Amino acid sequence: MAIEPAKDAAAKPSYYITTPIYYCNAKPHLGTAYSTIVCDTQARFRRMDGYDVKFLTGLDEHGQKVADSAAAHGMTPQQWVDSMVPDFADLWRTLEISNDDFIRTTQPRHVRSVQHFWEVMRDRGYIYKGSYEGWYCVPEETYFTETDVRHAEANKDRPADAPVCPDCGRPLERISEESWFFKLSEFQKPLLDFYDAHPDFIQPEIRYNEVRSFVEGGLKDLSVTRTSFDWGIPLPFDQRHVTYVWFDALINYLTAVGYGDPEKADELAFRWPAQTHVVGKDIIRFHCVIWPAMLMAAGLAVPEHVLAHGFLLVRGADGRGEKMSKSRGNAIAPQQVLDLLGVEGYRYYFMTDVAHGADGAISFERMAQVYNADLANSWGNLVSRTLNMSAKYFDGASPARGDGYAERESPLRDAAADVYERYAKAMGAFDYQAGAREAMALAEAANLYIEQSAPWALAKDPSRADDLAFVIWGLLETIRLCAVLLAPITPATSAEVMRRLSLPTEPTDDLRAACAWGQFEGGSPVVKGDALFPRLDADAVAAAAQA
Ligand code: ME8
Repeated sequence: MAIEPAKDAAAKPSYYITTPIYYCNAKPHLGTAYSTIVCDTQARFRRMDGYDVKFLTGLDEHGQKVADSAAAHGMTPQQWVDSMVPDFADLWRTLEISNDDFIRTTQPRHVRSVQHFWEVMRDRGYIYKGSYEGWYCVPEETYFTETDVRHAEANKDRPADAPVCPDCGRPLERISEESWFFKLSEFQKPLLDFYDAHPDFIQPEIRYNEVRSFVEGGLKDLSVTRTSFDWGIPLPFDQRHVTYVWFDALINYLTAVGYGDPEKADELAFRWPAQTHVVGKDIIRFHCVIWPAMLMAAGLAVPEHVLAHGFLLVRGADGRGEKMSKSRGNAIAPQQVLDLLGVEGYRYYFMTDVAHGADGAISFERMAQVYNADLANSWGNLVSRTLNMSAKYFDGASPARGDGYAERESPLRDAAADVYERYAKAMGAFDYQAGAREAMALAEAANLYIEQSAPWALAKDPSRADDLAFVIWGLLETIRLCAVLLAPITPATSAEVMRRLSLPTEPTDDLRAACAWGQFEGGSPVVKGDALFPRLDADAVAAAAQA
């Protein structure tokens, strides 16, 4: 294959993408892994498509909830958060997460950045000291006003006038204390103007409408410091107060690109604003209302997109989706899915079967169905049949590309026409279902082509030697293309397929060029190897469900 000259790194545009930073009070689960793989797939796609990517993930380590978890485990908050890091780091390594940075909000760079932000807020006049009275949900780390709260008629264990969290239904705590406030109320008009000017800021559209009508309803100033506990970042000018955990957490996106560090001004200028914050639908108000207002107050640009995905739900006995929860006994651990599908199957299932932006009902049966249909029968089978035939008919090698092969008519060439345009549009819009479908359509076309061109018959007829070479070459070229297209979703499999074709295993950084038909030069060894995706049977599914 022709080796493309390396692009000038300095000329690549920046693509900065982030996951939410996860709370350290529980181990990572299918939901947090889902957000992280969504980002990873996009980061890998963008690197291949010629962007200079920064992919950030990390941990949200402050706040009362974390302090409470630490106390419950007899540890200091710092010991507790330190003890949680390996759970996240190990799972991300297992799931092939290619993050470029891992931020922890207890790191000195973040403390400096948040304190700098406070000084900017004070200097620009967007904060004031007052007194806060209201309700606080500890598990959600969120304040509620009297009008927000629901009272607990339905909860038999509590008096009917005891308020519960409107989001999670758990009991609220009454809070009254001195607090610093952020003048969020001043940002109603600037935010609405911003949404009007950037209709694609919040995706999908249903979330855009939700956020817009929330802001139209009016905004109140936000209490952004606490004095009732000290596990947080102190205000540089009022040390009795620590930063409200959400105010602290959102700033992580700035910290990681050098905010507050005069030596990193160039990095900040190159990376900010971020292109995409990926979040679950539970935290869009923080990312689409409070965060843009904070940035406007600080005189900084607002990120280009917030992508809100849905929730993973478990298919209940009635076939409908229900929220996964430990108390219902229907929670699925990442390890159970890994045991059934392997890492690549895990990534493929979640990225292609959960519709972009919508809630997705998951089940072990469905996992096995998708795995068997796409990965085992279509893609894996194509690779093993083709490599076997190539090795058999061409003495352990691939046929060399003959004169005119790249231009010659073939159904595979037709199937691959304009694939870059369709694929890049889908992937860039986070529609990984459609992106993967491009690869699967090619694999299916190739499986059909095998039946129609019957290489085994051509191999028996010496006068058709060139036709045989052309057919096998075309199949290998299609496999190369599928491996390129699937690389963001199943990176290790794509690298393995490239290795079996004697091609470079590093992903391309010129996707458009790599998607052009006819590049496979061949004439090199092929490695037959084991089945990439051995079929799953019903016993394996039953075992995973019981684990
Ligand atoms: O909210 N399905 O952290 P968190 C899909 N620290 N995604 C899910 C999910 C599910 N069932 N459950 C959780 C926080 N998620 C804050 C964020 S950012 C500045 C601070 C994912 O540990 C989803 O992305 O509670 C959700 O937004 C995130 O985990 C919440 O993670």
